[in-house]
Amino acid sequence: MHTHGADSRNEMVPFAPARSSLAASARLRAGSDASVTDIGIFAPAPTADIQHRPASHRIVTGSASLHRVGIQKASASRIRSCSRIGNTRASVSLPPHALSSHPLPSYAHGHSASSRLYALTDPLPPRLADRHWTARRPSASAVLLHRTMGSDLDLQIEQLKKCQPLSETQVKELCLKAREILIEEGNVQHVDAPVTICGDIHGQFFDLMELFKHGGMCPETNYLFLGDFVDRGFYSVETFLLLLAFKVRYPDRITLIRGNHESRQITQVYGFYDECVRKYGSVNVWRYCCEVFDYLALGAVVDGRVFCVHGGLSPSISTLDQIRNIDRKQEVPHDGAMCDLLWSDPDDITGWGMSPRGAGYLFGGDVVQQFAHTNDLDLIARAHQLVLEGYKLMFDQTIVTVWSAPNYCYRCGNVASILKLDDALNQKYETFDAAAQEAHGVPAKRPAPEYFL
Ligand SMILES: [Mn+2]
Repeated sequence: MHTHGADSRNEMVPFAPARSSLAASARLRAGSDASVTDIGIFAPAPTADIQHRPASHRIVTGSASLHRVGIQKASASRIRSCSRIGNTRASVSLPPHALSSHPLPSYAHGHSASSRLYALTDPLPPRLADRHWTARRPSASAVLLHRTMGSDLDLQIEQLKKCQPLSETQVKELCLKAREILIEEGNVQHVDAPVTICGDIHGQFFDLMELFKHGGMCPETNYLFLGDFVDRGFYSVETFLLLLAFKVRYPDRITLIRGNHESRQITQVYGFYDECVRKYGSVNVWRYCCEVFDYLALGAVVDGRVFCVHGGLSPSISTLDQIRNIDRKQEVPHDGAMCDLLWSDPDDITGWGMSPRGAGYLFGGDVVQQFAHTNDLDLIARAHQLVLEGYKLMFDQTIVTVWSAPNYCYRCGNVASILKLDDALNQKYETFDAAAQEAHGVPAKRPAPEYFL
């Protein structure tokens, strides 16, 4: 069976949501072929300093009956509850932890031999108490700004390509201009082939440069990014701002759609917020970026045939027009169609299922087939789940997961991929490894806090 990292099974699990009682669920496949399910939970990253320390629970179930689910003693004290959901699943609730750190992804592996797709269950943090964010239209001054930015932008792009961040004032101007462009885009942006589709990047700036080495630089190559630009990696600021600068400079050459991490709530837990505060000394840059997130498209369609979305489908959505009617200019809601598009995952089930992520749904091949038929689509391209091989086609090649963060979190050891669609929408997948430089910027590891021991 696949395990991540060195023998990690016996380590304690420092899952540690700072301000939340996260419920990490694990799907237990208790069928005849499944006797053991590991739930891996990465260690938290107190600031940008990701501790390269894997940890996992092992949950053992002897048969289809979950009565025999056992949890290793070391972990048991940290499990708040383990409850049964249907015949083949159990939900394991993890208690909140006092330490202030980011929970890294937990991933549940089933035992079906075909399952190479890891459900990275970044749990949805609980609602931040009664806070609402409303999107505002760019002011008249922003429109004026557009005309005065000029060639500064080319200089900024050169600067960002070297992973040098912009000044706070430059970020503010760039974000205002970006909103002005994005507000004109539809929820489902039309994109012409040829185009290269990219999955999650997660702040791995030098790996993004590696991606451009393989795919060509913008604007020579047309790009469509499926979201999750920020969080996890050390360079969310530079990563997002470079992509945004490309968007402003070459709006027809690059399409950015929203991932579940492009959210105020998620970025406060998984790293981007802290990175902004650390690099700029205030929350302003984070705030400007979040205001841009609210304007990102929810999906795209390439030549009317390939639907692109970060997560997947929604039980409340059967047509692309229904997506077009969503009022997207807001923080990602906790449920409903907009949430589902950014959070859902395909799975080997029939119909719809509960998602272990706590947001969105699982959906089966029949759902994909129906959606493709209704909307006259050949393919759904989505991201959102780590695939060790970089990409994975499912359901008779009607849906593909594209993952573009090599050696995810600097420790997963996976390759990344991009999907090149040519004029005739022929698919060519190109895989690539992590950049050597990505490791250079990794801050020195802190000594392991006591709770790891
Ligand atoms: Mn995602």
